[in-house]
Amino acid sequence: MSHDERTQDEDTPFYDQPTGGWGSVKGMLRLMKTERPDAGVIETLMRQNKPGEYMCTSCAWAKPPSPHRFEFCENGAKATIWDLTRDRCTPELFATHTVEELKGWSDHELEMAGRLTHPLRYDAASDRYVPCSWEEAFAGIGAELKALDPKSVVFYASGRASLETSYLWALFARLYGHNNLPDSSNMCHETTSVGLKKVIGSPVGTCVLEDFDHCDLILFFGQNTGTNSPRFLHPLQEAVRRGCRIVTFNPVRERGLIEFADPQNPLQMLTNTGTDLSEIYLQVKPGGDIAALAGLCKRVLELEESIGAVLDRAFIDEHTNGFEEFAEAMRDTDWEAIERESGLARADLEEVGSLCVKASRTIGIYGMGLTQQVHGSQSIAMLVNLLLLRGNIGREGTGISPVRGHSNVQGQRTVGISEKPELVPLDKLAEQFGFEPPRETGRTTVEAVQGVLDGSVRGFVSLGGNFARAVPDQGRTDPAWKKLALNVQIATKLNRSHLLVGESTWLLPCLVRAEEDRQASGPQAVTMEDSLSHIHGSVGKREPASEMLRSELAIVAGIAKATLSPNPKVRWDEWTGDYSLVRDLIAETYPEQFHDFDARKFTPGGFYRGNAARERNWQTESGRAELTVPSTLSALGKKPEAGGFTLVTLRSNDQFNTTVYGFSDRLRGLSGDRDIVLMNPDDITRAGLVEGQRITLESTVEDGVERRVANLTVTPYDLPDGCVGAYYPETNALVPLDYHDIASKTPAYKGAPVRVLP
Ligand SMILES: Nc1nc2c(c(=O)[nH]1)N[C@H]1C(S)=C(S)[C@@H](COP(=O)(O)OP(=O)(O)OC[C@H]3O[C@@H](n4cnc5c(=O)[nH]c(N)nc54)[C@H](O)[C@@H]3O)O[C@H]1N2
Ligand SMILES: Nc1nc2c(c(=O)[nH]1)N[C@H]1C(S)=C(S)[C@@H](COP(=O)(O)OP(=O)(O)OC[C@H]3O[C@@H](n4cnc5c(=O)[nH]c(N)nc54)[C@H](O)[C@@H]3O)O[C@H]1N2
Ligand SMILES: [Mo]
Repeated sequence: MSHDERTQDEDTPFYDQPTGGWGSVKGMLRLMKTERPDAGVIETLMRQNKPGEYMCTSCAWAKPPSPHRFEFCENGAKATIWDLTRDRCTPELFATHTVEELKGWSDHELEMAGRLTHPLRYDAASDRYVPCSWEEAFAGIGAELKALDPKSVVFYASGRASLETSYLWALFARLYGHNNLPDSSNMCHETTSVGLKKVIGSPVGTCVLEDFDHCDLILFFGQNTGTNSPRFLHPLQEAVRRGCRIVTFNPVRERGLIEFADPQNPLQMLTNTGTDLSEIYLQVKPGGDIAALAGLCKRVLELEESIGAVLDRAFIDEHTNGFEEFAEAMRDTDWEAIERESGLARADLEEVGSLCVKASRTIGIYGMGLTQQVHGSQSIAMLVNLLLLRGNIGREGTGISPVRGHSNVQGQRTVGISEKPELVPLDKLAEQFGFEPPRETGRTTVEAVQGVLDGSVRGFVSLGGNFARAVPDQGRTDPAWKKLALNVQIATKLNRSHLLVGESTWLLPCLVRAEEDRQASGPQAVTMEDSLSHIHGSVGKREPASEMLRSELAIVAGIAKATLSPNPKVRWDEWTGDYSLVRDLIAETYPEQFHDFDARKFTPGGFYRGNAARERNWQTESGRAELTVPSTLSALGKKPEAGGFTLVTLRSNDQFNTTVYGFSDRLRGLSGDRDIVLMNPDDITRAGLVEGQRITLESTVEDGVERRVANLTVTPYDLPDGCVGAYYPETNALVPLDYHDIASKTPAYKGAPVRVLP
């Protein structure tokens, strides 16, 4: 594809317009042109995220009970258009291209081939995927799984599949005999599941949508709302209009956190003006959040000493543990260290610390900027510390709110997809289905990759996603996949992971959520959980992309039935015929949260499954919320060497994870090329480089593996000194597999030490 075609109608040098606005409309229209979805896509978009209708597959942001007329955003529309494309990736494509040839295609080109239409079996002799029947696929996969040791098999899930499919997926793994259930969460918010659980007893956030109507301060850490959860801009805009203040900590100046024009507001659209969002924007160094938060806590504690009545003493006494040690540690941390490690000025941190004291209701928001660091769990714990000082958890208008990624990634963990058996009610499952579930801890994503590398993983079954492309040390495992006895990929579109074929390899095409899912009892609804723990039903109405497609649930059930010996309590066919029976099973396993599940599935705004920490019931070891002393002020695992840099890997406004919709990064004013490296102009000069020069980045982690990405164009951008930015997944080869959050093994994709080779 030529550079000109890539930029197309997107003319975006130095974008200084508000987020949303006309640019977002243009972005959608461009994709409409290339994907040419059928006219039904408009109907689908109009139903998007409305009660009882269709829930978008893009992000996990909440769906309000009284939606806007268009309750979708630029990126949600792109996801729907991408799913409902007219293009088809048929057996003919595979008849004319070997797998080796397809490896030469870009990620964008592979997905642009369109929706997969037929179940496919890999034929090693011709190096081609060939069509097969579903019966052949299920029987073939079942035979392989039966022959393998269950402990050597991994079931990976990307966070889109419904609660119904996810529940059966986890049940299948346990009936088969393992807890190797990593999901995309292991690369994403696992730091939250582990880190937040430890300090407040909840693996998920404590806020609900109404809290955004009552807060008067929002602290934003490392979450890029304009690109990754744009519908969240509406409540933020409304909060600002009411007088709520927003302070952002992010190394990159992200347009989406600075100003927003509501595409549904005619005045803002006509005048091309927006609402200012962040009042203060602090460009913290990558990994500098622990220090920045220490500065805020220190300021709050200093004000307590000077003016008094700053801390919520009653709350601290009744609900927390460790206050004295924490306060002393903050007093002992000097400002010089805080400034050095955060890259921020004391005066700025003091100002924000004072805002924290003025505010009576504060919410802390965070995303990948905190979770994807070696000491990410400690950054989260520090944000909790700050909130606890003034009783900002468990009160209306306050709380901690991790913004989750995939549209059901939080829900997948809720209904049992977890490699950590202690998080799953195994005794309950044993009783419900009459079997002895495996009790050993399963593999995380990082451990799954290690297993592929060292040969201890023999079988890999993937419920969506693009595992090989999303993981760290990308490419390093490629040769190892050939040795797998079994590789099964359940997918909607072709991607690179599908080309890493093992001995027995199957590519199984499934319905997307917008398509009608018709089973024995009629059309089915599915459900998912949003970032704020509300559960929503979704109904697809579009004609499936091919007659041969099956639902994810039917595919999981088909494989399970062909693998397991019969059990009268396990009724794959009946469950496939009527998903409400699966909802009943979920309600039986988790009665407190999911009682009357089927009847409540279309509750406007979703039904809330509750959160103990929100009620100030702390399910921690001590039974209280924990104030913890960080062991370090930098969340980085390894500081850059002299003259070196910390690499943060970024998402553009024109991708969904490894799915590259196009080559525009409108909100950053960039377009046409993804092989770029963002550097600040002073760093460019200091390194003796010039804009437009092609350079190589090399990892400075020395463990015997050479990690380099070449041919990146030097591009000036507003970043702190010593920090470079580049796109994910193109630069994943620079992130070492063993470089991850210590507590949760979430890869440190936002803090990789690198050097520049001209
Ligand atoms: N359109 C679209 N929507 C998406 C996705 C997508 O790819 N495209 N992906 C989905 C998924 S799975 C997820 S998990 C979410 C991801 O959504 P986010 O959590 O927003 O993740 P990122 O865009 O990777 O990075 C967030 C921000 O962290 C900042 N950052 C980097 N390092 C640091 C640091 O050390 N400290 C601080 N304070 N900030 C830092 C970066 O500059 C960036 O602005 O979005 C979901 N929604
Ligand atoms: N360097 C770097 N690496 C990262 C990150 C980062 O910020 N930086 N972020 C990490 C994060 S937060 C995440 S969540 C992971 C993402 O990792 P994954 O979830 O594994 O990857 P995706 O790109 O979301 O998966 C895209 C593929 O999913 C399939 N698909 C799409 N829709 C469906 C569906 O409805 N059903 C099925 N069965 N398949 C479907 C399509 O075939 C598509 O090609 O990447 C991680 N990797
Ligand atoms: Mo994610």
